[in-house]
Amino acid sequence: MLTPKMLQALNDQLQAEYHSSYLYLSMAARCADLNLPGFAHWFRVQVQEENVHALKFFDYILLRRGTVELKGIEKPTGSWPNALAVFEDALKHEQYITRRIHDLVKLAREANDPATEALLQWFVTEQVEEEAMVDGLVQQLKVMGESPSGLFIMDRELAKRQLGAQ
Ligand code: OFO
Repeated sequence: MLTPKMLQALNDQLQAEYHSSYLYLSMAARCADLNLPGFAHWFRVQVQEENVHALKFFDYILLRRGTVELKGIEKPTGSWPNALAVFEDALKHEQYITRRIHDLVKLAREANDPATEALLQWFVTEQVEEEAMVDGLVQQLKVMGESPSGLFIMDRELAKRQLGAQ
């Protein structure tokens, strides 16, 4: 049985994962506006990943006989001048999600809830990968500067992304 505090925190994280999904959908739209269809595709795949994350929390809450509470999702407000700004914000967002996951691990330990801690370990590893992946793209964009040919090549690469692969 989940403690009420743990249940609330897991429901909050379910909401945070859907917020990530919504944020990345807005980033996909912005990349499409910037005429970067490969970048837009990359974010659309990221949207699917976030939906998978959200459903992991959804399923786990139900498995532990907790009550799922679906909360409202905040409107994404970013307005990004270019691809670098989009990815810099995506990186900041992933760092924020990592902090949230680490706080959840702490809570699970305090609640003496090893099952929830085991679920969260998957997310701890996932966050290392998510941050590294987005950071890699930020660094690539910084090295390229405003080079249109560099952006074109990168756009073609990002168009190849598939769910479950970088
Ligand atoms: Fe769910 O990892 Fe990104 O936000």
